[in-house]
Amino acid sequence: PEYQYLDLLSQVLENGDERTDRTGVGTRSIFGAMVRFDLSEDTVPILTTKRVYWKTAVKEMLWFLTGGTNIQPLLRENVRIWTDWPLATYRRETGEDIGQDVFEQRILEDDAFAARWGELGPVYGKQWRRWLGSDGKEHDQIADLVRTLRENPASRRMLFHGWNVAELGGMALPPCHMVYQYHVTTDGRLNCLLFQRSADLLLGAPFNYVGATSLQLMLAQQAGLRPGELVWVGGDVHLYLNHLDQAREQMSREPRPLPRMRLLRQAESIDGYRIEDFEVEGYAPHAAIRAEVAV
Ligand code: THF
Repeated sequence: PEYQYLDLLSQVLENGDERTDRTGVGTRSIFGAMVRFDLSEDTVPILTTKRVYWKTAVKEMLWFLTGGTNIQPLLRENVRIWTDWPLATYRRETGEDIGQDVFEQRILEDDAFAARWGELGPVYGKQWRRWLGSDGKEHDQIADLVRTLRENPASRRMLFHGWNVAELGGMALPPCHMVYQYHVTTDGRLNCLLFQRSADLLLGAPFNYVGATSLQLMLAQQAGLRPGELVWVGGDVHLYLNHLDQAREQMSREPRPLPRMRLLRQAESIDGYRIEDFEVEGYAPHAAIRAEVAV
């Protein structure tokens, strides 16, 4: 399970093509990779070779599902992983060298400030729940997916997409985890294939595994299915050059058994889940590994 991730770390470290990227930090990168996780025994890919803050990743997924695109509700949940992008915009446009804590405090306390500076543009939540068609109608891709899972599980069209070409320009960042496709086996298991066009292998991917897993559990429950496999496919899979030592440290650690994740309650709809509904058992990871996120 986790060995596939560790193999990928070592492949990128050893065979990665060194290049300059958008952020200016530089990466080692490979193109095209796959990792498969079996969720059928309730074990989930919350990596054990470093502590992964799984609640943060689940909260982020719940925020996507609300259709939100402003960081204020994330900060209310003490999720700070999206602050860097609005903060960079604020500093650039005002010339004010404000600290992250002060910026976050203002977003929390001042709704007008949050509306002006906490917006990420039409990112994930908007596209998933309110994709604007050329006919002027909004399309709820998640609701459509749940309906198809229930009514026509043999369908090969069970997917949702974040890459709305016409709206890319307004996004703080275009979607990295981009297409989620689902598949139901004859014996009632829900599989997911996540295509991620760009993957920050050290910081982002472990979060994205957890987010995708939590969504798969919710969808399976809503459709009366059991979780199957999570197949993760990466396009540009990279390690930032300031993450190489951390990657080596992580690779030197012995993986421990993966934990289990369960839903404690069946929500009335896909919109009814809260962080308290998720329980993780048997998670005994190695220590956290600190790393700077490239903005
Ligand atoms: N940009 C980059 N360069 N990497 C990413 O992973 C990434 N994302 C989101 C958008 N742009 C990205 C943001 N997601 C962390 C985790 C996920 C993020 C951003 C940052 C992070 O710093 N994690 C730390 C600490 C977590 C915490 O303090 O709660 C960690 O150790 O995991 C990928 O979707």
